[in-house]
Amino acid sequence: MKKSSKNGLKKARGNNTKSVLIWAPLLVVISISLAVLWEDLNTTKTEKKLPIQTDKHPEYVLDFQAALKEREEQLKKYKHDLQTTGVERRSNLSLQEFWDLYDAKWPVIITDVVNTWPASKWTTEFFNLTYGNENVATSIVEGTTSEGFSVPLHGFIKYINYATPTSWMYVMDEVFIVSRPELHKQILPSIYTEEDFFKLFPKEIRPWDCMLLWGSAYSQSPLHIDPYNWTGTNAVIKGTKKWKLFPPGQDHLLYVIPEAMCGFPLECYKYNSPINTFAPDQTQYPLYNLATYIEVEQKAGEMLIIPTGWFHQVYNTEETLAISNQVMNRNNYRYVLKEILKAGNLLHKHLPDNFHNLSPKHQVRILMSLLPKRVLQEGEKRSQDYINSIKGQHST
Ligand SMILES: O=C(O)CCC(=O)C(=O)O
Repeated sequence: MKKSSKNGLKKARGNNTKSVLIWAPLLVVISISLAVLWEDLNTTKTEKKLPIQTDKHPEYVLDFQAALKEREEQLKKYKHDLQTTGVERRSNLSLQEFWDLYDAKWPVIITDVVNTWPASKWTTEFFNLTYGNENVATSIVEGTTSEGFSVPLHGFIKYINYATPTSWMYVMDEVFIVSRPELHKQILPSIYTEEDFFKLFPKEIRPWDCMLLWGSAYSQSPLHIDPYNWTGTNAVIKGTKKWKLFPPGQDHLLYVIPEAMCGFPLECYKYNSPINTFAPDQTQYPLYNLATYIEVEQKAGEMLIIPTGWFHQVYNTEETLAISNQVMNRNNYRYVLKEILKAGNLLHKHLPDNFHNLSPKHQVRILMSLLPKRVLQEGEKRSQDYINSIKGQHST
């Protein structure tokens, strides 16, 4: 699902004329109630970007079978019985065991990280009192249409209990937390995310960390892989998320939208599927029946780590406040670098001959140093535009 201009995903958009006709009367009622709620909201539409078309093949590179084999080997080292099918809940998990069994291999829920964060005490009342008049980037879904808006937080909070299965809102704001140091410092580092080569990216194109994801009941993301094929983390502070997680290698069953690009200054392919896995259309997507996935419910205080290359979709069964993050480390950096090269940000032939023998950090530094200047300039501009569009100001 996510995101915005710099490094995020976009809400799936769509217009289905038939269903619009069927839902029209209901939408009128919903629109009237929304109009009342929006009366005092100074809404500003955020910019929409069309994906850049390319004729390159959008498949990502990930040898999942090799990763599984390695996991099986590593399992022998550990005494306890581990599930090999569902998502395990783990506490006191050592970094080595995380790397051996889960990272870039299998999802895991960590149960003893989020509760140590001061942010775990955040409440709706706290945000309303402290930041109610400040704007947040929000997706508003009505029927089959989804649009991005910037709205004052108190407006979102006022609406949150009026959501229905076809009319819901989702705050997906990449800068709300990072631009407020007093909030940012309440999210503590963890051993699982400490090694992060994104920190070596120039700040103009570095993905923002700590995205605020605050959804009403019924809100959901599209089925997608994260940008640059990074490893994602999702920490729930309040509420419940239902996840569907798809092991790699099933693109042909998921009807991945071909040749879509993220449209970021540091470009990447966008791997999104049009299927809503929580209500799949079996007629339109018959092969989906053959796909295998893991389903898991994530509660407040839990952090899910989504391995590189896994398609995932979320459904918030109630009002849910969460923070997402991303990691590029020793176990996924090859995939991330490949995605950056594949999207044409720079040519392979410009890399030094010994590139693949260098340490991961060294490879990242070299690749970053070879990026054209315009990528950084565009990154800087895009970040500012995004921040301004949320504030309701537009750059000239
Ligand atoms: O919590 C969500 O809405 C899903 C987030 C997600 O899929 C992501 O950050 O990649």
